[in-house]
Amino acid sequence: GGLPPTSGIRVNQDGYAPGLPKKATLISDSTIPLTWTLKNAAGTAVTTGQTRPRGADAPSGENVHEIDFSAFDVTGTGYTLTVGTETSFPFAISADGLKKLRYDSLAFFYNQRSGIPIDAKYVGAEYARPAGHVNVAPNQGDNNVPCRSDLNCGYTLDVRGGWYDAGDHGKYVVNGGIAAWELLDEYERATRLGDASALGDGKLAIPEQGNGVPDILDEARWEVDFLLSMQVPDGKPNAGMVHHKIHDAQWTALPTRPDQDSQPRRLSAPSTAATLNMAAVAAQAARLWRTIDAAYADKLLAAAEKAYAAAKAHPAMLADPNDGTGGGTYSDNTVTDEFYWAAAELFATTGKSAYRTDVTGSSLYRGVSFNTHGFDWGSTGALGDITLALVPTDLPAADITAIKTAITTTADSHLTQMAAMGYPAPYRTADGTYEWGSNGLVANNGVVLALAYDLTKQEKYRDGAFAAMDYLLGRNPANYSYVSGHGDQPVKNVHHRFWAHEVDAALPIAPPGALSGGPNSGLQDPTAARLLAGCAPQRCFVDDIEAYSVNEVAVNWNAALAWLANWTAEKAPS
Ligand code: 9MR
Repeated sequence: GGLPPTSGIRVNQDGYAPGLPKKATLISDSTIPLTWTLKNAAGTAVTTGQTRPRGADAPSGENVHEIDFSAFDVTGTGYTLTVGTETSFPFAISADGLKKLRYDSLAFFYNQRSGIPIDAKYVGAEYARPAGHVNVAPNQGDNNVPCRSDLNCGYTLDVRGGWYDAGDHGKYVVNGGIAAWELLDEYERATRLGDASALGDGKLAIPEQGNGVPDILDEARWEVDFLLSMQVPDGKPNAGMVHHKIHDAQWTALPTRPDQDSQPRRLSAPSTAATLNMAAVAAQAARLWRTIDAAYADKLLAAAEKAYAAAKAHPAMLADPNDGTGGGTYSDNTVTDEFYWAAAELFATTGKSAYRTDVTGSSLYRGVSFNTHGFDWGSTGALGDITLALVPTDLPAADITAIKTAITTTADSHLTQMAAMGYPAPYRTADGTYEWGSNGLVANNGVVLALAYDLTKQEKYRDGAFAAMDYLLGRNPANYSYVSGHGDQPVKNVHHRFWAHEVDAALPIAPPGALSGGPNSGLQDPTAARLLAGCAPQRCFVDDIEAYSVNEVAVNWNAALAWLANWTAEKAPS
């Protein structure tokens, strides 16, 4: 560090993989090329070249040039780029940052666990904390959680465990589900390609290490078990449906350590979306555990099939868009995609004709869901397609080809858009705005680029996936690495009730590997609205703990980061 954060040269602060394209962005009004110089850690110029003027760039609102130093491939640390009086942050030419990020991004999930002490042995003293929400005062515990009083459901559920969603202490099925799915998909992909050793037992610092089960599965199971616990018991109204979420009755203040939260905890009503989300993830999990723990696989599949049947019987139980006190709403009034995703996972796992009929009869069949906006907790059709494209089934080959073509066509659209951007990021909304969690969408669209490479081995897709990582790690107009602990100017003050150093010096900053939600031109919190008025979309960011609409962390975003970090670590030449 030590260099001016206002530098007009933006780089991947963590490092560029040797042997792959290396590009940076210069802010400059110059209409003619300028000379750039790459210096090594000793300050000696090692190569030089000319910038490429790009003119006005809409997402950043800046006039920019591209610096392309791809030809330089000497591994090392402490490189800087200089143009005139501007100097970039120092960066590495090395895959080491990615190889570390592959695990840091997964460590996030252990840190977010509810219902278990976070042990210094695994995370270090500053991140250790007592178990949250296990009925030790002042917690009211997740042991016997009633429904919201207006629901009169007549039972309580033991919903201990799972991951806290984000900086708050809510646990939301649709978001926890997509996050668990993405970790499981990261593992399933590696297994399919014949080498899941990088994700195996002993790779993560978690209590289950050494139990003979791949650690990424152990971590995902912590959430999957929670998802199952949210299912309405037999004999109760709406049996088989899944409660949408469980969270505090009122929002708690910053900071609040999980074990110190004294709010009553409440179940919101079951929803069709949550029910199908659990069905999809449990069905996916059932095929992954089949050879590891058959009894668990049976339990998962039974829960998934029961949930799917319940959802078909209650196809329009929509989550209340006004149920936003004490927790997020995660409301979603389109469940066609959740139906498709759940049917796809159940079909891929069981091969049953009823699920096949629901898959092939869906309006989303054959890759309709892919677009340059990307998939997220409310748009899950693409998850079903990823499974159908890659898990062997008896679907017609032409239909599988259509899904794969949707993936590569979408990847091509990303590349076309990125080629026109000063700070290339695979993400685009119809009106050019950036939304809450844009970094999560960038990471997920990076996954689509990575899948296009897996399918075709065309280098342009690989380079696009790495460019997405460049953006997240500092080649962006905010000049931040959006991943804590990676890069010279990483986010430090993410919105979090325990990693709340900014408001209580005794508490830690985020541990390495947490992805900030990133630019959101909607400015949906008072701090962002006050500090960022008039910002260009990619600049609507501030590293302030109060600015939850631009700087929160969340399990879904980190799962996307983890998938992409694992992939780039695998593909980076050492
Ligand atoms: O990621 C969610 C985003 O898509 C929504 O626009 C936003 C507002 O409803 O909520 C985001 O999710 C937050 C959730 O509601 C509560 N926990 C923190 C989540 C991340 O900010």
